[in-house]
Formats: sequence, structure tokens, C-alpha cells
Amino acid sequence: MSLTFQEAYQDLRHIYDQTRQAASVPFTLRDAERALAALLTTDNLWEAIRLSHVPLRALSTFWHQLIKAGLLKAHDGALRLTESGQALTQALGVAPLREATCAHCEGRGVDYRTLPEGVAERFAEIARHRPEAIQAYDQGFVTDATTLSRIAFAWHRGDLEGKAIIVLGDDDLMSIAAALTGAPAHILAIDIDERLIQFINEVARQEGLDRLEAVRYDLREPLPTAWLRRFDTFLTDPTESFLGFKTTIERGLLALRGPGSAGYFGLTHVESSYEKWAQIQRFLLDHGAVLTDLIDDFSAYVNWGYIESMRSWEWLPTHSLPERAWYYSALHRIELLRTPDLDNTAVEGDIFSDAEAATT
Ligand code: SPD
Repeated sequence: MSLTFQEAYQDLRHIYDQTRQAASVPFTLRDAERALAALLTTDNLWEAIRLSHVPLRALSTFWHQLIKAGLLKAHDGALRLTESGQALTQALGVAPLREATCAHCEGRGVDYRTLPEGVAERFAEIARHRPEAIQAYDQGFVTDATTLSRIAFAWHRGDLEGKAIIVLGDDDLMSIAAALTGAPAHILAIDIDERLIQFINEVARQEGLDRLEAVRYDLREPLPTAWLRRFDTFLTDPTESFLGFKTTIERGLLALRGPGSAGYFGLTHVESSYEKWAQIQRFLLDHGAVLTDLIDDFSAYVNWGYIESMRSWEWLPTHSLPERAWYYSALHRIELLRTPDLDNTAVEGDIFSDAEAATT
């Protein structure tokens, strides 16, 4: 079967329109192209999510439309383009993806092995005993290599040594990794989860990390006065509903001393479209923060234990548990150019879901 470009484009355009109608979240023709390229690269559903870089809400709807049109088959955790599906991609000129990730740094651009001797090993031993990730707070922690690389990156950028650090939400145990380096002046970890607070404080006591403390705090509450404009650097990896994300970043900005202070956060493709990325970037610029670094796929997440009860499970056209990491986020660094003008008020409502939320 062969198709002209015009015919193929018309078919794709129809599926794209149906997807947009059915999903009612942002989805672009470029997203459709990325999703098709991923399907040409792998037949594993989780790998297709990782490679597509398209929010799962829209991606799963697109797959369903391809299946309806006889272009894709889903079976036993596998997604395979049919002969017609392959003819469509060929006529459109879509090519399989060619990953060119650096094998040594895994694409992060920093080497955590440059951290002082023993830090990585001590961190790995401590992290073995961490609390399980729970769905109630949208937890899902990153690999040890990721946490250590975030700290190496912050050090590399001059945001660690001699600095006062605040970690907003710390299931990734960034506060512990930072403290193990001995570089920061002080580290405060805040989290709503009492299990994490106890764990971090117990580690600080046992390991003699006297510059590290953890305090229970719900980000929906105003930031306590004692933490306002006291820190040089914030580290966080927020839940990605726009409200949850904005609330976390606002608290982080409020905690920073002022111009020259820096913040780090992660943002995914799985739960955030480029429209949401743009909304976040506008918010940051409006509050005096400039984006200085963005490294996609920097953070790799360990598969959490509630895959089958996350909201996107039922969107998938075929079901099998992932066997390797599939959920990644882009590391962002921002720096303040001026003191942000922000309210420090309580936030009401659901901070864990929006139309694009997929893993909560
Ligand atoms: N729900 C499981 C994964 C949650 C990870 N939260 C952080 C997302 C990256 N900003």
C-alpha cells in the first residue's frame, strides 16, 4: 500500500482533530509527529511514553484514535503500527528517533562521581532505608544517580558551597545528599510527610550532619516568617498541576534572599504540555526569575508502587507493568534578577490534579 504525502497528511489531520476533540488538552501536530516517531522506534508502551515527550493524557487518546483507524494494534503491553500505520509514517516522512545520549553522564552534563569520596556510597546506603513513595502526596522518587547529579549540578553552578539551602518536598532526599558533601552552610528540608521528616532528622543525627534539619510543613500554608528571604538556593520537584506547581515555586521564591539567589525544579512531558511549560516560564519571568539552565530528561524516576491506581492506567490501550524507568523530568535552574512581589497567603483546593495530571 502506498500513499501520497497529501493523502497521508489528510488522514493524520483527521486523527489529530479527533484527538484534540476527545482529549481537550493541548496537543500539536508536532506532538503527533513525535508520537509516531516513538512508535517507529519501540513497540514497548512505556518506552513509547518516554520517547514521545507528549503528555500522556493526549498521547493515550492519540493511540486510541490510531487503533480506531486501523493504524495501530495494542496487545500485551506492546504497541505495533500496522502495515497501514507504517505506510502513513513513510508517506509523511516520519523517521525513527536516534537517541544520542552521552553514556557516561546519561545526558545530564555533570558527573556525580566528582562529589567528595564516599558521598555516593553513603547516600546509596542511607537511601536503601527510605520510606516508600505514596500516592496521597504524589510521591515518586528519583534514582540515586539523579539526586547526586542534581547536587553535583548545583555545586557546579556555585549554588551549594557556603549557601543556605531549602528543599521544598524531599522524597528525593536531596537534603541528605547535599549535607553529605559538607559544602552548604545550612540545609532545611520541609515536607508534609511526617515519615520523611523523621527519616531525614534521624539520618542527620546518626550521620552527624549537624547543618541539616527537617521540619513538617504543608505548602498550602503561608511560608513561616522565619523562612522568608533567608535562603540562597531552593531545590524542589513539585507535583505538576499548575496550581500545585505554582504554589511550590512561589514558596521557593519567597524563601530566597533576593537577586542572585537560585532555584531548581523538575518538569515533565508526561504531565505537562509545552503550553503549561510556557505558562510556567511566563510566571517565572513575571516574578523576576530568569531561566538559566534546562536539561531535559535529567531526572529518572524509580517506578512507584501505585502504577495500577494512577489515573492514567485506565487510559492505556494495553496493560503491563513497566520494567525500566519511563518517567523523566527536565531539570530547570532559575536565578532571581529582582525580589519577587508575591503574596504569602494560604492556598485552597486540589493542588494535585489538573487536566494533564496523569500519575496522581
Ligand atoms: N506520581 C508519581 C511521580 C511524581 C513525581 N512528582 C514530581 C514530578 C516532577 N516534577
